Amino acid sequence: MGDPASPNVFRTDGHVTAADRRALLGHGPATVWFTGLSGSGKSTLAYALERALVDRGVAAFVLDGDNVRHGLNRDLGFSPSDREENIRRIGEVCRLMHDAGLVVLSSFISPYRRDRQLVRDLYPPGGFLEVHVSTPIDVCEQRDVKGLYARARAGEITQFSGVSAPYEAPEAPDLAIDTSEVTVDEAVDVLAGLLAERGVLG
Ligand code: ADX
Repeated sequence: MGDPASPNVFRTDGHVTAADRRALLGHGPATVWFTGLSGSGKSTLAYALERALVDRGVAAFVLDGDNVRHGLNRDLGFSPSDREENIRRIGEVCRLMHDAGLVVLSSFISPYRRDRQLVRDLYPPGGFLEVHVSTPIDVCEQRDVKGLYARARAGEITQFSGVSAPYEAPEAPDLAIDTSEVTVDEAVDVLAGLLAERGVLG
């Protein structure tokens, strides 16, 4: 069937099933979607979890805002519509990686509930796990690893999430982690436990 947006483009199916990929890799696919303010610890957790999973033989891969914005999404800024397009593209990439059988760890502020829901809707039930990195803004601002909060407060950066642009926290995340209250190792254990509990890890 053609897609209404691309009437002359047709989908092609291959000869490898999701079960074949699960057997090949020894685990199921999933996307762990970290959302939270800049400096909340999303990427630190995603990369630590990636390390721990790969050490256990799991094909895990991090997609990170700062990196993707240097390549695939280098044409996008931080207006609401650019953030929407950023998350839409990332969602499609994550879904493709999901089809490849991977455990995808995505780390984007993704400030709008609607955009995160649209990504969730791309997945079969249980395939998308939303993790709110709920570190309070005053902690993120104190850390100010990249110096961006200071610049946002000084008006040198506009539309900065939590300062001059909204951040809509998830209402019912699969998990919330406040990195001012737990260590990275503790958080990684909890996250790996969630993946095991949901039947992703064998
Ligand atoms: S998102 O809102 O579209 O999901 P994304 O996670 O890709 O954002 O990028 C956020 C990163 O871009 C931040 O970690 C920060 O380093 C940088 N950045 C630059 N300008 C802004 C801004 N105005 N608001 C938020 N982050 C910004």
